[in-house]
Amino acid sequence: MSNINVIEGKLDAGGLKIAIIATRFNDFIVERLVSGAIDYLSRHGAKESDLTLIRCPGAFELPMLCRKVAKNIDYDGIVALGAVIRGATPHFNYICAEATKGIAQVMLKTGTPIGYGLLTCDTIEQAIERAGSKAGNKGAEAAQAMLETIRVLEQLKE
Ligand code: INI
Repeated sequence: MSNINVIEGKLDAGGLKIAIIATRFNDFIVERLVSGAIDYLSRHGAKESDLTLIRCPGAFELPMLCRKVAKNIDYDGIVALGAVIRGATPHFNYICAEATKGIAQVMLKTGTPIGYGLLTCDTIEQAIERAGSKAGNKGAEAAQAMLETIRVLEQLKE
């Protein structure tokens, strides 16, 4: 193990321009994810002036806005944040599936790393737990995953 080559990303956000795209739907949860992402990036060297917050109506619109930002060479990465909470109808399943698939497609097609911070919860309690309480802050985790991916990609030649 000790002689193998290892490529891994440093968690250093210095000099990176990052867009945080956050839904207005369930904003009482999503604002906690936004705070978690900004806090994480700031504590890892990002300048506030290099962070841009873009408001998005709901999870269904996340892929479209991610796509637009990913095609803009000014941004090194995106943190996509939202919360879908199950209701009485199958609506939840359609929104979660399309948002998740869409974000993955944008990331693969454009090559821009996107941190996936979309909560898909059965209850409001589950969402609260993941937005800065019992189960951590998924906004911060999404920012970390995006940052690591950016830094690994930098080391992998085309
Ligand atoms: N959007 C969310 O981000 N979370 C939800 O829980 C949600 N629910 O439950 O309906 C939701 N719906 C709105 C959707 O994302 C679109 O914005 C809307 O359908 C307009 O296109």
